[in-house]
Order: sequence, then structure tokens, then C-alpha cells
Amino acid sequence: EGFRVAVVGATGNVGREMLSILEERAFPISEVIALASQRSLGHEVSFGDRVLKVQSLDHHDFSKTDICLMSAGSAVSKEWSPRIGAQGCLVIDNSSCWRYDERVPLVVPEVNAHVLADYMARRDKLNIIANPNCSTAQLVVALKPLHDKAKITRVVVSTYQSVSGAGKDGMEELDRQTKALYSLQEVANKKFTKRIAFNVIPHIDVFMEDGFTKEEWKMNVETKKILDPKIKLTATCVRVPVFISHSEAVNVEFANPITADEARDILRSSPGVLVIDKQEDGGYITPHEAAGEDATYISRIRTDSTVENGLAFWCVSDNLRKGAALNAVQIAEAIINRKLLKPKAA
Ligand code: 11C
Repeated sequence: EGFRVAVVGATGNVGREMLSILEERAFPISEVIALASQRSLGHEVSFGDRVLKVQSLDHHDFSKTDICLMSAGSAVSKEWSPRIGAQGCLVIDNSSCWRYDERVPLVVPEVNAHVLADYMARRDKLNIIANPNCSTAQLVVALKPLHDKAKITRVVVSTYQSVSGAGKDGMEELDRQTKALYSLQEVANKKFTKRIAFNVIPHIDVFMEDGFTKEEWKMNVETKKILDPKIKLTATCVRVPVFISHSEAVNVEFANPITADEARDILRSSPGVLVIDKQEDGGYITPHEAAGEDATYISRIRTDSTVENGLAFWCVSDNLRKGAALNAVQIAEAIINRKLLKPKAA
């Protein structure tokens, strides 16, 4: 028994990662279809040992497809996700388009998989499940077990986000600028507002009226929706010259006492988390080491004694995997494991 799965945006950073994760995890598939806009037609993408020809989103019959993993940006999702959902195909959308819609669940399985059963029972309304922003996904995986233990009241987070979060163009810009600087050529900025090679840029997504950026706003709103609306969160999001994996320096205030040792023990036994915290030279994880991995890595756990019940830690994860493709596939797996979806062809 297998599911017909379509991947929309199959040639992008996240789409390609979705295909490799479906294959790696032996997802129960009867057929996988790579879809994209007209621009990518005829392109080929890998699925394990096989090569898939990219087909047109416009011509695909979603009434015979069970699950659509969508990673083609907000504009495409806005138009297509409801149309695909209306054909009885469950959409798991990686864009920010539906995340804040009250009708749509926003899911990180380690944190709130419990909302799936209720939604799947009444999904005829919209048939869309949203995947969070990459910087939120890894953060809530780390916060959830600590919240369960000592009740988080406030979070201050600073991010160090890789260029792959800005798509293939972001990666290409870091590569091109780095080479240009070494060969004394002129360095042009196209994707980012300032030079990214050998630099950091305190600006991700558009500016909001209050001076925060939309990326910072997303971390706040999404953490509330996934974990707990009572948590106060303030973020500063920064782009750094790293290709893959986002890092975060996190300060957390709790209602109840919790020691660094307790936090370390709790996180060690939490799903999706790996603690690497030797508190010596090199005894922590860097983005380079987390790239290509599934876990959310936690290091540098220590007491923040500037507040009554405070902890500080360092959190790193592959933004294309847990931050996007892996989480989307895990949502589909959580649904299938709970027997909330049956293949149409069965
Ligand atoms: C970045 N976090 O690193 C962004 C990319 O809302 O899904 C993902 C944006 C989103 O630029």
C-alpha cells in the first residue's frame, strides 16, 4: 500500500530535499511526481537511483494524488493550494501563505502533532497543513520539552541564518562574491541588500511598521501558534555567510526553576534533539556539522543568572531539512502513522 505524492517546486532547494528525504526514509509511495512551473519543464531531478522529469503543475490531475508537498513560494501556494486541496489531495505547504490562517494548522510533529486528528476529521474545509519557517521549527523543537518542565514566559533569540534560506540565488550569491573577492573582481549585490561574503546582514524578509523584520515577526507569531500563545518572544534575525544550517543564540525565562543540568537531561531524551555540550574547546555544534543531518543540535546550555529562572543555549539545525523538507515529510508520516489518511487507489 502506497501513496501518490506530488512535490511542487521540485527543482528548488527545498523541493529537491523533499525528494531525497522521501526516498531516504522509505516513505510509503506508490508514485512520486515532480512538478514545477513552466520555467522548469523538461528539467530532471533525482529520486534515489531514478531520474524524474519535471512535469507541469498546470496539467497535473490532483484528484488522483494523495499528498502534495508544496514548496513553490507564497504566490504559487496562494493560487494553487486551495485548488489542489479542493480536489481531495492533502496539501502540506512550506510557504508562509497559509500559516497564520486560523483554519490551517501549523505543525511541528515533535510539538503539536496532536492537532492533526481533529483537523483531518474536518479537512474538507481547506485541506491544507502549514509547515513553519525554518528558524521557528528548530527553536520550538528545543523549547517544547523545556516548556513542559518549567513553563516558558519569555524568549530572546538572535539568529545566524544561512544563505540557502534565501533559495538557490542566495547560495549562488555567496559563492560568486567569495570567488570575486579572491580574484579582486567587482562584487555586485543582487539577492541580498549588502555584500554577504565575509559580512553579516541584520535583515531578513521585509521591514514591518514597528521596525522588526517579517522574519522576526514570524518567529514570534509561529512560536505562539505552535507551542503556546502566552510565550513572549523577541527576535533579531541575521543573515550570515554560511551555505546551510541556521544557528540561534537563545535566552529563555521560565515561571518555575530549572537548572542547566536538568535542561540537559530533558533535552537528551527529547524527540528530534541531540545535545552536544562538552563545555570545552570544540565541544559544541556548528552549522557546518549540522548540514545534511536531521537533528536539532543543542550546545552551550547554561544558567542565565540575570533573570530569576533563566537559561541560555545554542541551537543549530539544517534549515532545508528540519526547517523545511524533513518537517513536511514528518507531518505526512504523522498523519499516515495515525491512520488519518488512506491511499485513494487502495
Ligand atoms: C530565510 N527563513 O532564511 C527564511 C526562509 O517563511 O518559509 C523561509 C521563509 C519562510 O530566508
